[in-house]
Amino acid sequence: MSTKRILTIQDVSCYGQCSLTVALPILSAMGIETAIIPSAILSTHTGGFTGYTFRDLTEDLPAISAHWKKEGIAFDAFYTGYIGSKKQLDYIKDIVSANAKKDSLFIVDPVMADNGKLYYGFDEEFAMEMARFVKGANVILPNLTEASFLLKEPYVGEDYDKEYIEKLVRRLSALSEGDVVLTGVSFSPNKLGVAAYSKKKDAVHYYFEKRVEGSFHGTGDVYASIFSGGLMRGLSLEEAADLAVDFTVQAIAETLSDRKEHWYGVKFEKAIPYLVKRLS
Ligand code: PXL
Repeated sequence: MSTKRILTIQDVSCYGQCSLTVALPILSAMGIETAIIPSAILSTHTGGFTGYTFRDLTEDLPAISAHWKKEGIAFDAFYTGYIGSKKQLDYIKDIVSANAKKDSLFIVDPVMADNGKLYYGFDEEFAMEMARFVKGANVILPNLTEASFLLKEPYVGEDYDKEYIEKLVRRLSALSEGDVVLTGVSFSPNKLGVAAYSKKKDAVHYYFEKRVEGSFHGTGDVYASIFSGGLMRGLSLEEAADLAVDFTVQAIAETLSDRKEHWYGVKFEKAIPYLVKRLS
């Protein structure tokens, strides 16, 4: 069987356990050949550090893609995360058409916000560009905050019910014309999980785990990486969504005893043996 090949485009936060430093080891551990394009290079992520460096790599993207095209390099899937500029969104669309195979998957984690707020460096105009960018994606993985920015509607916090979520995922699916995995969904105080909407089935699948109080940086990237690898290994939307919840919970559990020192990310490395066991 030929190895599946994915291209993931997101930043390198040199320190801080997120984006490419999470996606690359996870996808590799899942047996997926993983190529990368760094969208930007930062000394750390922007969630809690101050004074970080930021080198935008937007103008490197077209040349990388053109070289690959000349070499005949194409991908079975594309997975995008934190994107460094609006212009990059156009370039990435070009890469997805220039370096695709016939049925390549396009998975978009619209990384830009959490807990009701945009991350530093993003604005509503970027969110609107992202809403256009997701069109044609097979799966998008917004959290509830990103969903509200994509749809240009107020963030409701945890003040929602099942009916709201089921409308929300269908409206998000209308933007992308594909499936949706909405993360950070909760209908009871001690449970947290995801809602996976299959467009083909027009059905919402839920999966919850026991909630751990507080928020953990980088878990969105851990989640989307496992999910993308799962799909590439032939799991269904629902199976991949569930596996990604289970792994993320394991990674959080590995971090809990050292949370004060290790505030900037989760110890996903320690959960990799669990992942390999689950997959074998
Ligand atoms: O985990 C998302 C993420 C990725 N990359 C950078 C970030 C963040 C979230 O804050 O700052 C640079």
